[in-house]
This record gives sequence, C-alpha cells and structure tokens, in this order.
Amino acid sequence: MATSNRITVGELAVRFLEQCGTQAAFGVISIHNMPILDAFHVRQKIRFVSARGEAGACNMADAYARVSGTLGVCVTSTGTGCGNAAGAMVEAITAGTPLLHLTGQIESPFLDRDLGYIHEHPAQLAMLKAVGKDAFRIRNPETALATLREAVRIAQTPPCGPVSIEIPIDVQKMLLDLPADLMPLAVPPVAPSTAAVDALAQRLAKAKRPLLWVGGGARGASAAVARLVKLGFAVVSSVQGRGIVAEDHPQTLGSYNLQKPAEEFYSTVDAMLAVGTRLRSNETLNYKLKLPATRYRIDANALTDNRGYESDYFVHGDAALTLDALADRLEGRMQIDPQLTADVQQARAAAAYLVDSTLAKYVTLKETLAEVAGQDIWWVRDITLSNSMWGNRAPVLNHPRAGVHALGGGIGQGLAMGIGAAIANTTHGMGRKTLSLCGDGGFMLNVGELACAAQEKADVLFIVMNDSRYGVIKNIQDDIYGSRHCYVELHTPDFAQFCASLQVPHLKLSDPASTRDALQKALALSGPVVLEVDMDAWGPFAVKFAGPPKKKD
Ligand SMILES: Cc1ncc(C[n+]2csc(CCOP(=O)(O)OP(=O)(O)O)c2C)c(N)n1
Repeated sequence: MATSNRITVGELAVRFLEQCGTQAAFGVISIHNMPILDAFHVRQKIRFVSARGEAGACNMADAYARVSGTLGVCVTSTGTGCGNAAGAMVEAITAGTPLLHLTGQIESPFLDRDLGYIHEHPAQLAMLKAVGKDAFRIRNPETALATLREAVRIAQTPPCGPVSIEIPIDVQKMLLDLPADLMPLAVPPVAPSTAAVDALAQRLAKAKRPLLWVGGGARGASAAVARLVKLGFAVVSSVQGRGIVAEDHPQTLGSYNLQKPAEEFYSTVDAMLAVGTRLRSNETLNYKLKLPATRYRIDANALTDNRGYESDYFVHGDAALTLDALADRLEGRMQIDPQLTADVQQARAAAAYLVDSTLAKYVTLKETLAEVAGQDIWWVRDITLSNSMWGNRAPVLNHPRAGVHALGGGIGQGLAMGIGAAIANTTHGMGRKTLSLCGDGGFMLNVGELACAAQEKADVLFIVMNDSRYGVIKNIQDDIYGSRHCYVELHTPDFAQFCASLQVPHLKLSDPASTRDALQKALALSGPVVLEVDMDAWGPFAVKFAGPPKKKD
C-alpha cells in the first residue's frame, strides 16, 4: 500500500468504486485479488463481505444492487474462483442487474501461453464475455481507470448487466500516480424523440380502457407511472416490475398477470402500453397469453421492438422520461371508462382466489406472513414451489425494488441474495426487514453462506419450505414421466442442529395453527433466523405445480 500519491492498481479500483457510491462489495479473498482487498481493508470506506463461495458473493452483489438501486460489486480469484461466479453472472444478466465483477488473472509475462500456470484458465476472458454483458482485461496501470470507467458505464447502460474486468496479479500491484479525477462516466438516460412521443400520445388519447404493463425496466419510473395511473390507466406488472405501483392500489392487478381472469380482462382493454418488459415466457404462458389486441411498447433497449409479441407502435426511450413526456401530453385528454377500475378489482380478486384455491393450508402462511411482516420488507425468493405458487404474487409489495427473485430460474441463489439484500438495507439505511423464501433443496446448494450471514449479522428471516426433496421435479415426474421418481429424494440435515452449530436461531413450524406465533417470534429477532416449515406435517398443496404454467388450448 502506497502512502505517497503513488497508489497500486488495486487501490485505484477501490478508490474508483468509492466515487461510484459503492457502500459494500462481496467476494472471496485469494492471492490473486489481495491488492484489491487489502485496499478495501486499509481504506475502510466500503464494507467488504467475505462470502464462502464466489457464487454466493456474486448473488449477494446482485441483490445488493437490486435493493440499493446502485452498482453491485463482487471480487473473485482467477480461474476456478472466477468460474464459480458464472451461474450468478447468468442470473445478473437475466435480471438486468448493473454489476462490476473484478477478478484476477495470472501474471502478465505468462498470460495466454497455456503454460499450466497456477489458477490459469486459458479462456477466462471468453468465459466472462459469454456469461456477462461484457468483459475487459487491464493490461497496464495507465489504462486501468479508463477500463474501470467504461466497464461501469456499460454495466449501468440499459439493458444493464454484469461486466467483468480481469486484472493480472502483477498489474494489480503496479503503481501509478493518484489521478486527480476518479469520477465515473455519466450514463444519460435515452431521451425519446418528440415526434415518437407525440405519435404515441395521439394513439393513447383515444383509449377508454388503457392498461400499462410494467416490467423491471420501469423500476425507476414510479413517479411517471403514478401520473398515468392518476389519468385512469389500469396497471399490471411482471414479477420483476412488482411494487412500481403499490400492489394494493385499486387500479392494479399487481403481478396477477397470467391467470384466466387477467386474460379475460385483457380482452376488454383497448390499448396496452408495455414498458421496460420482455414479456418473458414465464409471464406469458410461453408467449401464448392473449394480450390486448392493440399493443404499444416503450423500451430503452431498441432491440425490444416486436420481440415476443408484435406491437403497433414502439418508442425507444428511458421509461421515466418517456412516460413523463406522455403524461404531459395526455393530461386533460383521457376519457376513461368509469367501469375500468371496478373491472380491474374484480379480475384481480378472481385471480387471487384461483391462486389461493391451489394452496391448501399454505394460505395461512401466505396471509399471516403478509399481516405480521407488514409491507416494509425486501421479499427475496429462491426457485421453490411456494414461490411459483404464491410468492411471485404475494404479499403486497409497495416499493419498486422490494421484490428480489431468481429470475433465471436457477435454484440455490435465494440464501445469498437474502444476505445481499440485508446488507444493502443496512448500508443504505432503508429500515426494512429482509425475508427470503427458499426450498430445502435450494437452501442446501449454497448453505455455506449461512455462516456468512451469521458472521455479518445479516438481518434476514429465511423461510425454508422443507419437503426433504426437489418437490417441483417430483411433480414433473408424476406429470410426464409416469411417476418414475428418481434423483429427487434428498438427505436433508437436521436444520435445528445445523443452525445451532452456527449460532443461528432456528424455529420449526409443524402446525399451521402456530404460524402467527412462530412468525412473530422469528421477526422479533434480528440477524439471521431460520424458520423451517415442515411440509410433511402441513400436507400437500391442493394442486400439483409441475413447472411453469403453459397454455392448454
Ligand atoms: C441451478 C439449478 N439446478 C437445477 C435446477 C433444476 N431444479 C428446478 S427446481 C428444483 C428443485 C428445487 O427443490 P427445493 O429447493 O427443495 O424446492 P421445492 O421444489 O421442493 O419447493 C431443481 C433441482 C435448477 N432450476 N437450477
């Protein structure tokens, strides 16, 4: 560590991140990233969270970014450590999370020569380009800052995503003069063309029953969306767009976006405006959901036009800027069907009823959780039956960043994402409780991170839905493999003993009648807590969920 105005490239990276507003970074220490981690430690400006694995670290950085609305940062080692982050990078690009992944590389003189150098992965840069949005290598101190700046700019430019930089270990240690200006590059939002907004407003002004479909790309557009809601627009969200409009607002279907009553409602809509959404397969019954016949679309990614569903008009622009410009033009012009809000409420109630009717006793968990936890929560979910069946729709979320979900469908990320969300809550002083809904199979995949949660005193309630098996896969085997069950029964730990060994409080919920009491006790504690729901004692759901719903007709 240099004391004069000469600093290492490792310290440059840390000082640059400080200018980016980074409050926490996540990773696993290694000989190949120590110049960076030593700088975090010496400077003490950014909280560094030591994960137990690079997959967990990257999932934590992802959730940290989603909850804080800032850049996520993870640091890994060369080769295996870097590769361990790949699945989490895939999740981050699926979710459009702005994330910087700093990783090591072997010493420059031996690079790209396939010499079997310790930690060497001959195609590390190609792998990083493939699993993320982009990847760079810093080759010398002189170009380090420019590379850091460009990587962060790309990560934060819609469609956002994870960008990696590999820095050979000798370069991490090299010295340079402390630059006078370490500020990141500006990322100006995409301004829509005036003519395009005029044309879209012209079309929308005729609608009597307009519907906004908001996706993750509209999470920064709450205020502009609220203006259109005030003009009478109905709203529905994708899972990633939950909470852009508080889900108990009378004009929103919430994320009840694909149930039959929602589809019936769509048939009465005369203009749908889809904003910042890919209309993904899981949200649209594999693109067969009947959306309103007249569809318009706004996206900061120009390639979105006509993807998934064709649209009648497309505006390339930032969600907030474009919706605000539309609201300016539409105020005082809309003549909304006075029946629209009542119809939204009816469709939503019918959709919620359908969902509830599949849950058997688990309705109690869903409803009591909403009551006891309230709305000041970060709602993190792994891939588990309970999330697919109700966690993607409930409880009511009131904040555009409150929902954090493994969007790419990979199990085992909810535990680490719960930690990242809780750390963001603390570093950004947001005063909400983090809840993470996991299956036992997913929880075990990355279970070492529970030790990280304990060490960091991460304030998370993990609700572990324990059926001692890969429940959804077993259901699929029932459905289409003649009930030939294989590879789904799991040797599951005694979670009480396991948690005790880590000094993590554990409660077991075997009787639905004890739900309120158990949740109250669990939520009264701070730091990590595991609430294990004994699904064998609770009994089955009323309907077997066997993979993402598809259209039957
Ligand atoms: C990383 C990854 N590996 C494998 C799968 C396939 N998979 C989907 S769901 C699932 C089972 C999840 O089990 P559990 O967490 O116990 O939840 P449950 O289905 O029992 O509710 C598996 C193995 C996956 N989606 N992601």
